[in-house]
Amino acid sequence: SSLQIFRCGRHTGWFTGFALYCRSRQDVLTCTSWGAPIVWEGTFDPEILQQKYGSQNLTVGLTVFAVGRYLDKYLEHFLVTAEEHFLVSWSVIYYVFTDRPDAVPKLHLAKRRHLRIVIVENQKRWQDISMMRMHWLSQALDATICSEVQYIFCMDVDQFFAGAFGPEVLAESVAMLHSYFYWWPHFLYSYDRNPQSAAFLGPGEGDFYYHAAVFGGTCPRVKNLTASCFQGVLQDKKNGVEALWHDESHLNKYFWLHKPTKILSPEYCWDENLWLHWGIRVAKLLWAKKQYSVVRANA
Ligand code: 2GW
Ligand code: MN
Repeated sequence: SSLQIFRCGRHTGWFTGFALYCRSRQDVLTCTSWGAPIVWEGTFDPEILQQKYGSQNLTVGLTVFAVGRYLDKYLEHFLVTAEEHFLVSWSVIYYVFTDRPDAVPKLHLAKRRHLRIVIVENQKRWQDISMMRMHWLSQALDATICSEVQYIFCMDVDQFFAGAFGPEVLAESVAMLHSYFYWWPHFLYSYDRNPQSAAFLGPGEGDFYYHAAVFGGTCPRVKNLTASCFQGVLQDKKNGVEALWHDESHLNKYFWLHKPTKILSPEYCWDENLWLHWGIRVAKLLWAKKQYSVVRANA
């Protein structure tokens, strides 16, 4: 929260907060009811942020999973474009979680940027690869990551950077609005609706529909998030149920109970196939083309 350069109406009602303090974009919601900024292009000044925090000697981690065929399909483009757009000139450590360390592309990284490989086991079901990420992340945060970086971002690999992902994204606990749902009415959000699941959200519960393809924050906060979400996954396994959107459902439940301190607009993970793009000025990260027939075959 120390990295925001505009203020939200933390002590006012949402309407006053919105009207008085969030004038930099009039067309979109730039502040939540609990006072967290929603970062859209135009709500921050990249130069001021860079001047103020670029010199603080922070290191930011970026985790990505490339298990099985996803490695060949997506990893290289993700990393190459991250070098071009993700916190350029900052100290960054990439953590690539994979079952195939030898297949990780050997890239030339800019100075003060490193790549570490974390070996994980492939899973029979793709749903388990996706959900196990919470467990592997939580373990790696304890084992190494928390001693090396102050902030950490966790991302899907089936996407690539297309615009500046700067220090405006940093905060204690960061969630991202899903590009499909940001303009939808609340009752249509695809939360888990099964009361047997730990990820269950009832009518009127939940704030936004968050996308699990990008989340982050400080190490202790992300450690808490990943461990809690994995607890939910385990509880579901024990009860013989699975949440509708796997780890994403648990993430949405977590952020309902533990409010994020900053929210990224769908500009930070945009799907170019969407014909409705209200409020989207610059797409900074784009969904890669899905090739389900190739990558999901006998997954
Ligand atoms: C995933 C689906 C089908 C077959 C394989 C995989 C797969 C995923 C894989 O073979 N290897 C692998 O490393 N993954 C990792 O899991 C990879 O990092 C990928 O980005 C991530 C999530 O899978 P993905 O991107 O195919 O799922 P999406 O784009 O539908 O993701 C949303 O929903 C997921 C849960 O169903 C997750 O919550 C994800 O964070 C969401 O963006
Ligand atoms: Mn994905």
